[in-house]
Amino acid sequence: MKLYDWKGAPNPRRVLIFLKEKAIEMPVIDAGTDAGARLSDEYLADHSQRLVPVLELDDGTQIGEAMAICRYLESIHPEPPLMGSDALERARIDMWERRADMEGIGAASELFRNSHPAFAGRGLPGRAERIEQIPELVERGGARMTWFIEKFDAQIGDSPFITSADFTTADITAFCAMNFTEKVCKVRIPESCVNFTRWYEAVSARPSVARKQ
Ligand SMILES: N[C@@H](CCC(=O)N[C@@H](CS)C(=O)NCC(=O)O)C(=O)O
Repeated sequence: MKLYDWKGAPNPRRVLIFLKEKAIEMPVIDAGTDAGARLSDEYLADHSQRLVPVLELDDGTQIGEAMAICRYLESIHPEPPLMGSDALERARIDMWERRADMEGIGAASELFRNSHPAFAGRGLPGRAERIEQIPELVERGGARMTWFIEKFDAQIGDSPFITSADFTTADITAFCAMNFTEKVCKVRIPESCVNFTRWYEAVSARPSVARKQ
């Protein structure tokens, strides 16, 4: 098995953190180019979805989508469980992970892709044709990010993590959304969101997330 990454990108990072939490080792291949913020021609020629992450099995089977990869790895490496241990836990974790993806990663993507000069003409990922940036979406992406933080602040409350006392894939996705927008788009957590801040600091201190952005 091997994993295709793109250094600094938030979606492959969700899988990298998952691998470290599980202590799963495998080759990680950077699908990006040395110069320029784009995936390499070699990678694109062999990966029709034009996205990372992709997990490639030894027989050549390719699994895309960060959470599909995590689901597969959770099945073959169940310990420690990061996606729940019973039906209700699994549903709650999937529910909050999905919200973190749609609302957190979605906001980060809207903000970043419509503002970063290196992504001019590439307003959406996964497409070969030119897609113009829409400047109006930058402000909306920033607002969506704040709504995401406020919603998760309320959900975290006094708990250590998003769904319970255990660290899960919901925490991984929410962390990757926040960390990417903080580092790359200079988004700050509102001062009023004290639960989110406490949670973010605790997750930042985990060995699995320690990596240069
Ligand atoms: N829903 C996908 C999103 C994948 C995605 O958007 N990946 C970005 C990197 S974070 C990408 O491959 N972008 C390619 C590009 O910008 O050309 C997942 O969960 O894996």
